Amino acid sequence: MKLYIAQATCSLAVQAVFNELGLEPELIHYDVFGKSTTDNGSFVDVNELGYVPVLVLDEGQAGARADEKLTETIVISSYLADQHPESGLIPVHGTIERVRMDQLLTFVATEIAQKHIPLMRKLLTEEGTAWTRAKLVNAYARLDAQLADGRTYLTGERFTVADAYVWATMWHERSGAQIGHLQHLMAYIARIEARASVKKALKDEAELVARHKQLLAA
Ligand SMILES: N[C@@H](CCC(=O)N[C@@H](CS)C(=O)NCC(=O)O)C(=O)O
Repeated sequence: MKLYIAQATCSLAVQAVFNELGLEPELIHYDVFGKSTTDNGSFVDVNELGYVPVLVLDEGQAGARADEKLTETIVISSYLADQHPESGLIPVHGTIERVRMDQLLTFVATEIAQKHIPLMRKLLTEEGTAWTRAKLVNAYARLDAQLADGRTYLTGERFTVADAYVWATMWHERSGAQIGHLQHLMAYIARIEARASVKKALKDEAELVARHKQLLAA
C-alpha cells in the first residue's frame, strides 16, 4: 500500500494507525503549498480534490481494483482497523460501541479538524475567527468532559482510531483556540504522545519531509 501524507496534517492519524498495526506502507510526501510530491508525480492525478490522506490499495486487497484509492481520514483509518479486529483499534460494525465510535470520528472531522483549517489559513473575518474559535473550544471542552472520569483514552482504556485522529488534529496553537485550561485533554494528549506508534509517525514524517527538501534542492 502507498500512503500520501503532508506535514503536520490529518495524515498523521493514518500513519499512527498503520504503526499500531505494525504495517509499513510506502509513504509519499505531498507539499501542500509547493504541490510537489516525493515520487515526482502529479498529486492532482492522485486526488483531484488536492488533499491528503490518500491510501492506494494493493490490487485485489479487499477486492480492490488496480490502483484503487481511498480518501477521507475516517474511512482510511476505519478500513485499516476493521481489517485487524484483534487490534481493538475500532469496535466491530453493528454494535452500539461502533455507532458511538463513528459518531466520535465524525465529530472530530467536522467539529475539530475542518474547523481549524480556515483559522490556520487566516481566511476568516474577525467575527468568523471568533465564532470558529469558540466552536473549537466547545468541541474540545466536550472531549475534556468525556475524559474527566479518569479514563486513559476517549472511549476507555484502549487506544483507538479516534485517539489517533484527535492527536493528529491538535492544531489549537496554530489556529488560536485557547484550550490550555482543559487539563484532562492535555494530560490525555501527553499519554498519546508517549506511544511508540505516534513517535514513529512523527519520525517517519520528519525524515520524509527532509528528503523532499533535499530532492527539491538538488
Ligand atoms: N475530507 C478530508 C479532508 C482532508 C484534509 O483536510 N486534508 C488537509 C490536511 S489535514 C489537506 O491535505 N489540505 C490540503 C489542501 O486542501 O490543499 C478528510 O477528512 O480526510
